[in-house]
Amino acid sequence: MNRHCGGILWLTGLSGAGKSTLARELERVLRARGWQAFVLDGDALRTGLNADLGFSPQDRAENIRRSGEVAGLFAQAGIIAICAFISPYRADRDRVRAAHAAAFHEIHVSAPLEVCEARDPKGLYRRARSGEIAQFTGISAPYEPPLAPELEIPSGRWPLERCVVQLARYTERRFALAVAA
Ligand code: ADX
Repeated sequence: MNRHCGGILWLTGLSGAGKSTLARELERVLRARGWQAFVLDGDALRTGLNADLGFSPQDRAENIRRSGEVAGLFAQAGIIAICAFISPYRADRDRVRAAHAAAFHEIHVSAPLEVCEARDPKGLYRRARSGEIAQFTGISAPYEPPLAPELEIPSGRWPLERCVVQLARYTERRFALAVAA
């Protein structure tokens, strides 16, 4: 029906790397082409489905497990789930990959910590440095970059527009289906 298959685009990266913005822009571009796409965002899911979870390694693992399961359902429904989660632990991301092997595409939205901290769009790095926020990724909690992502988007070096074009091209190549007229 959609002329494309469903799947999971899993955007991982530091807070402030641009995951959510990139996810929303990609959603807009795909929808403009008549594709079915939906953004699942850490900040949004943490207000509802994952409202009981914090930022300990255990809670982050559960956050990623539940969100991965939801993304898997979207993929089964033929929709492209664009997921924006820091998802700092390799093991957590690998579990989502293992559970949804055929659908899962890991996209590293990579920007150096210095760039993310200088941007600090929500003022969280400043609060993490002052000790107001504990276990903050990049400051007082680890970020384990992917070792072999399907795609790396250097959002610290490229303007947003170039990042969107690159990701949209990748999505088109990997998800489009040839449909007989
Ligand atoms: S994840 O690590 O479990 O994947 P997720 O992507 O859902 O994180 O949520 C990250 C968002 O939570 C950040 O964009 C930020 O707004 C907020 N946040 C609050 N506390 C923290 C923290 N200690 N570490 C990282 N992000 C935090």
